[in-house]
Amino acid sequence: MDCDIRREGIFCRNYRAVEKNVEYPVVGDWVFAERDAFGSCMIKKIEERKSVFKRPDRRGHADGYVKNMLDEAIVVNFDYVFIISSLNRNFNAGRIARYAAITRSGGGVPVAVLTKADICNDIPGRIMEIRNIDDRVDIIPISSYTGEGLENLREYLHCGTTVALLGSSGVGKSTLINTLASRDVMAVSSVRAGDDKGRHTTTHRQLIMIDGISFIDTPGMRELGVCDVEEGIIETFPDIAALEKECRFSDCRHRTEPGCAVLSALNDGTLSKERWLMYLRMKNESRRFAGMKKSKSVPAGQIGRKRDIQG
Ligand SMILES: Nc1nc2c(ncn2[C@@H]2O[C@H](COP(=O)(O)OP(=O)(O)O)[C@@H](O)[C@H]2O)c(=O)[nH]1
Ligand SMILES: [Mg+2]
Ligand SMILES: [Zn+2]
Repeated sequence: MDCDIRREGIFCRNYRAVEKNVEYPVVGDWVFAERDAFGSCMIKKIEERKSVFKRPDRRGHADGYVKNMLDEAIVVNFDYVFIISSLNRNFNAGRIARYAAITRSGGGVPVAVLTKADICNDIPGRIMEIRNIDDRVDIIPISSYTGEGLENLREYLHCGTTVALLGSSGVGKSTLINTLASRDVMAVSSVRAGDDKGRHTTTHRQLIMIDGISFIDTPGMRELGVCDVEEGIIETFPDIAALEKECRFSDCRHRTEPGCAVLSALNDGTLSKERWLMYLRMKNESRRFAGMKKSKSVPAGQIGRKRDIQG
């Protein structure tokens, strides 16, 4: 019997959760597979993951009724997460900051890739919106149509690197992969006229190797809650964590207390309101999740297809 190590390239929807609490592979995993004489493979072991991007798994639960929260790994073993956002009217700086904090928590480097620069006439304004919340994430505006900015992506694209592309449906993830590959490797949809939403052409997660670089293409994610990503939040908002320590009272709620360093930073403009609100929101979600968390992860085989094609 042959035994080899290979990389999980396509998120296979046919994994069956035969055993509960067993870790199933997701795209990007390195696995040990045993091959029999008929060419069938059996995965024996999943290698330890160096990075993971995860989100809360609310399957079967209405928000607020969740007693035991699980998390779900979306992609693993990446160096960079390209947070792909279109420079159209669905642009949302808060969403980018959220993806960035989750990426940092999971051990990767976030890069905000702003697509469709050809249809935006205020790119500096958009960049400022992001900077207002996250002043550390790299921001690269590009257009797959005109080629603008693509050369700035090269510094992340080296042989042996893995890049995961995450973002809503219709923002141009698959188009970017095709552009970088100079050929059509992924199917691309036309966006719906009217609401600019994509049509979920990419329905599964897939790893594509181009010139030694592994790209992980994903379908759109509509909502993105945070799991226990305390570390990523502190990395994203280190100044706020430092301010909180400067408050006169150690249990300061930063509402009306005298000597509150956060309130004074908000008043003199050194801390933006958007940044503070995003910090509070993420921190509350993260704490709430940590309090409800039951087990470390969920078998991938139980993840329904429907969730993967949200946009
Ligand atoms: N104007 C413009 N449209 C783009 C650009 N990149 C992609 N699109 C269009 O956006 C739509 C969705 O692209 P697709 O790659 O399928 O998005 P995905 O769902 O994120 O993979 C398609 O109609 C693309 O032609 C770009 O740089 N500029
Ligand atoms: Mg796609
Ligand atoms: Zn305070």
